[in-house]
Amino acid sequence: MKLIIAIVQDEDASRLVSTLMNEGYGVTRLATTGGFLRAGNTTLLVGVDDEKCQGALDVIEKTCKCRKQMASSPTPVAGSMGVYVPYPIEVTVGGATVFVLDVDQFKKF
Ligand code: 2BA
Repeated sequence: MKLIIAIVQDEDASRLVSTLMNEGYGVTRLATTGGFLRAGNTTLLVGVDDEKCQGALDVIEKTCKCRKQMASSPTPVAGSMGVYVPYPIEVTVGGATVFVLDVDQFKKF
């Protein structure tokens, strides 16, 4: 068995959860926050039998889109007055950041 941990954008989360559920996968949805943008994103936990893992990954890949977002630079530059000001940078977020872990035990009590 595998545990898929998928960090996705909020905009894709509802459609992804619905599609996974419709295809018979069990899903837990967590509200999370990205460390870099400090903006909300969604983390899904999907426990799957080994032979269904690739199917779930295919759904995630198909559903989640890359988007560009503006962010403040984490390292501000010195302005003309010697004051440090953050400057805007464009980052490409997603489609999905996915970890696949081997599950040692799976129990429901
Ligand atoms: P955030 O940490 O908010 O990052 C959002 C996007 O900002 C990233 O998109 C990436 O394009 C950019 N970014 C992140 N760190 C950066 C840096 N030091 N310098 C420049 N740009 C940077 P994604 O790579 O698609 O990541 C989307 C979200 O997935 C991340 O949100 C974070 O919540 C999660 N994530 C990404 N890599 C991870 C990892 N290795 N471990 C745990 N979570 C991760």
